[in-house]
Amino acid sequence: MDIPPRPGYTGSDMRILLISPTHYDADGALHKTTRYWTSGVTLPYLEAITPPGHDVAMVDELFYDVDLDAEADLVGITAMGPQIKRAYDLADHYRSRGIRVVLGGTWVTLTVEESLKHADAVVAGEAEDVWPELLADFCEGRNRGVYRAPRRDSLEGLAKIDYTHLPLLKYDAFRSSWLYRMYFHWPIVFSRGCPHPCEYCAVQTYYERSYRTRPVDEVIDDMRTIKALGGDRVLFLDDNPIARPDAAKELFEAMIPLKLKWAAQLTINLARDPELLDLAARSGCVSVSIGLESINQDSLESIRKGFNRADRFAEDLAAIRNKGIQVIGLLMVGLDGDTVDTFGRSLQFLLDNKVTFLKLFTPCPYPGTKYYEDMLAAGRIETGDWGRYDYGSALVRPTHMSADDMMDGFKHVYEGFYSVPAILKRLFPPPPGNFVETMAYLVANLKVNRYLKSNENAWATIS
Ligand code: B12
Ligand code: SF4
Repeated sequence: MDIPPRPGYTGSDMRILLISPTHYDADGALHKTTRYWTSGVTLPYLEAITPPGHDVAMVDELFYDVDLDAEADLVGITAMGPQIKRAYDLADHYRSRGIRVVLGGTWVTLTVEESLKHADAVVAGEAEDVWPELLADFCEGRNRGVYRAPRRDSLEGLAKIDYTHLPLLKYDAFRSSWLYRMYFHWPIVFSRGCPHPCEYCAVQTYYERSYRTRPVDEVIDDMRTIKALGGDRVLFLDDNPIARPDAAKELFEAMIPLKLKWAAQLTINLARDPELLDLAARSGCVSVSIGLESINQDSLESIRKGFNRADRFAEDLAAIRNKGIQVIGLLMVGLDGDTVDTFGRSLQFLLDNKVTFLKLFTPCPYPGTKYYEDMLAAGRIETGDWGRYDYGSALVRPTHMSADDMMDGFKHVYEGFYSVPAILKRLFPPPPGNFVETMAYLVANLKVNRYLKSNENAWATIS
């Protein structure tokens, strides 16, 4: 497909606008906030791999308004989950103004044909090897439409991002406020992918169950950059930084002298390797988000997450907590093994095991996943409105309850978990060490308690 260069265009420079859209709230308004505890790195990565000569601007719509009248030669948009609806709307808008649009990211990669209806080109997969080529093509008036990234075997030598350009970092606040410094977690990437087979997971589908880690010295180098900027709290943006325990041990060992505090999303397998768990704690791990998904083994099997052993959760969670590490539990409700009784049992389990913080999810059939194909074939998908593919909408018809039962149970678990007596029961007595973290989580829990009371649609949006 050929595209005309912009009128009067002579050189190889382009004005590139990179956008991370927000999602629409239930009332159709754009979801906005003024503070966030971390920042994405997708746009800074794209900036870092853009060949010199182009002019790059970035905007994250969660905080900032997107300039719909922006003068640009190319707009690049990323999207995750429900943001895709807004991404398509923005893409349609810029194209109607004659500006070329490129879409990329997980959703787009798994729905190339659909996404191409809203864009001049899509980047399917990791951009490193195709973004410069796409830009060169666009400068020359060429366009392949689909730029499918070749498989990258190694993450060695990934581009270094400019950490002062993180779209959601308020750098002035970071320098002036100790509270903000406690709150903001600098993003860091150690690995890409995940080798587990969970059928609902867009990550393992996107990366085809591959898993790669970056060289430890390159990650430590990024951490030193963060430290030089004054940061001492980092968040791994990985899906599972411990999937290869030997590599994770090497990293944690190397992190010990840096004296950072860190958080990550990872699997319960952390608890099953005492050396790994010990190194995690010694290297500054203060909290981990763990996809427990269900206390019901049948439900775990139904989504191929059988490596989670529900009968070992109590022991595993205690092992992590005993190291002073707070656990953020991620749980899906309404899976195929669940009945209405599961809600009450889940809540009790979370309280008994002193889970620090909770994020609930209703089953979400992300297009391109096996779960999506299965639910589609079974005629169980309730809506194709991507804007509702958030944390808590009835998207899949449950087997042993009605969709209303599922949503009632969802609210019941949240309400019970974040009630004041439940918060006190879960957080006290605190785990050994890291008392400051317990206090920070006490505040976070009380905030959710208030948020849930003040906003009847809050259930779907706790992040
Ligand atoms: C960090 C993260 C977050 C953070 C930060 C978000 C942010 N502002 O960036 C937080 C916690 C806020 C978050 C929230 C959510 N997330 Co999230 N998140 C991730 C995670 C773990 C890493 C993303 C990342 O930064 N990777 C590092 C960067 C460099 O890689 P990348 O984004 O993939 O970009 C590369 C390529 O994809 C490509 N690319 C990406 N975009 C574009 C755009 C263009 C134009 C081009 C050319 C290339 C390109 O180039 C990059 C370099 O190779 C991913 C999982 C994953 N591994 O992808 C999930 C993931 C993207 N999130 C997901 C979801 C669903 C959500 C939520 C809805 C909640 C939830 N259920 O988890 C919310 C949505 C937020 C909202 N407001 O709507 C899903 C998306 C599924 C899908 N099919 O879209 C993922 C894949 C997780 C999963 N297990 O399914 N998330
Ligand atoms: S463990 Fe997590 S990241 Fe890995 S495949 Fe399962 S859901 Fe996806």
